[in-house]
Amino acid sequence: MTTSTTPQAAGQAGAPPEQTDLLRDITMIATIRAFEERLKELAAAEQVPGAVHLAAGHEAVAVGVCSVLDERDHISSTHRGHGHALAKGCDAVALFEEVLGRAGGVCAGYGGSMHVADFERGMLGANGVAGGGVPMACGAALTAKYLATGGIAVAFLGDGAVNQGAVSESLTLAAVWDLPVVFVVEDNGYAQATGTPFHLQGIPVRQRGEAHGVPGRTVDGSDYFAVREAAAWAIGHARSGAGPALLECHVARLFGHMEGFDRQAYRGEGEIEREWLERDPLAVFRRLATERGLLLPAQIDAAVETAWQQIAHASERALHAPFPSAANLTQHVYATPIPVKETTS
Ligand SMILES: Cc1ncc(C[n+]2csc(CCOP(=O)(O)OP(=O)(O)O)c2C)c(N)n1
Ligand SMILES: [Mg+2]
Repeated sequence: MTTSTTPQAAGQAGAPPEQTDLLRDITMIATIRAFEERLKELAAAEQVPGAVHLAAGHEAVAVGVCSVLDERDHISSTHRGHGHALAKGCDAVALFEEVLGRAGGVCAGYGGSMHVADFERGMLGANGVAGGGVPMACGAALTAKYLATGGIAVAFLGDGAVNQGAVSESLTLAAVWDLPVVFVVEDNGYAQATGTPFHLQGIPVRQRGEAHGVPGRTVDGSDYFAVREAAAWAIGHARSGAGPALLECHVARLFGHMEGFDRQAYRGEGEIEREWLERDPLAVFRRLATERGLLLPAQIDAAVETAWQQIAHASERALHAPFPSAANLTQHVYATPIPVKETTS
């Protein structure tokens, strides 16, 4: 798949989405879903080395936000980062290859699911450390401000990551330095098996931002239209020089915390089924776009079908791609790579 289908190319803060933008963005929402569904199958078949966290249910946040970004902008991501990477323009084949540990991956197969990064696309990386990407986004924002590039940075983070000390530090620094950074919190109600009523004490994340001097908005993160509008405000605010902003996006985590290990016994009776019915971003998009007369059902079906086909093709290509050579084992690890003998066994 090429990057021409990515949402960020034509995004403009404040502009209502054109039909071509909507088709591009629903294609990307479906692309992320298809990527995650395919990866779920591959993980179940034990074809994926390392841990895999899927972002089904979070897609409208990645796409709604990245559709307002442009090439000057950077994002940092979480351990649940495939959707952010795709929405920021990373190539689907190279992403599959990375997650499958192949040489053609975005990090040459050295990173895997939790470390996908692509600096050329402004994707600073997924991160195995909860909240670990947040100070990095502040660094990118400081650079953009210092060099006057006009760019901004977005830090995606989860509700659990909000409790990391580095996030409080980042909010403080962003506020006192007026950094062009937007904190996008994907509140899916859980940090692993721990619910937000306990770990956030039921206090809205937006109030955390406001307590640090960062203004915010709360939004239904299953609704692409609502996210895009709020993102246009937050990104416009940051880009204008007014300083940081925060979006508290409520989403559903439609799969378990992590592939293979989570039976989700901690979830309420009927909760998962209800979330699929009411909070699936693909279904919400379809309902709102057709109710508002923005797109025809057949147009949405065609976009979704295209996405599914492209992802099937991308995963096949990646599955047949070569693994890195053992001789290159220490490349990208040490400043001066140590030669390793290739073995034939
Ligand atoms: C600093 C740190 N502490 C603990 C963990 C273990 N851990 C992995 S994912 C996770 C929950 C993160 O929850 P949240 O930020 O809400 O993201 P979600 O998984 O819900 O997308 C935790 C605690 C970690 N990766 N990093
Ligand atoms: Mg969470």
